[in-house]
Amino acid sequence: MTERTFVMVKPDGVHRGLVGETISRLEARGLKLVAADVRQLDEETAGEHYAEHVDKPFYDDLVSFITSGPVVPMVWEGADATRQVRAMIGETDPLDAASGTVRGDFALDISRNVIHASDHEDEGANEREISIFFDDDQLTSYERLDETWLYE
Ligand code: 3AN
Repeated sequence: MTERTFVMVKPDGVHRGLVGETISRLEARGLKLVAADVRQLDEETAGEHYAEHVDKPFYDDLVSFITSGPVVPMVWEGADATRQVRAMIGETDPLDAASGTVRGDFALDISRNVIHASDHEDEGANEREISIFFDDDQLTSYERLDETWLYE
């Protein structure tokens, strides 16, 4: 099913110059970039994004880290985009992330794991997260030239 998913390069990924690599991987896979931005998050947006973790011991560090530098929030579209991207970013803890995934290739520490992507096991997380970061009119609609070669 064609769907949109939310992806964000975190401050460590931006500072380490991994934005291009991340976008490249998703583009080459065939996913379509429909929104992207560079911004510094305020505490309110960070709190909304990480609301499910509010009671966790690492919550304060999480918010302070994600607001500490620029992030690159994006929306990607494609068949089963949420699952496809989760498979490409790897497990939350880089120690468990397979080589070939973004976290398995570029991260060592669970709190500096380069990238966020909506979790397909959390129903509706993709739409919910997209709406925190983008308005509907910021989501672009177009066809990739290679779409007939990507889908049967
Ligand atoms: P994911 O980003 O893979 O969906 P979540 O939603 O469980 O993982 O966690 C959100 C973020 O919180 C992670 N990307 C990571 O930066 C941080 N985090 C998760 N678990 C821990 C932990 N045990 N210790 C420190 N940070 C954590």
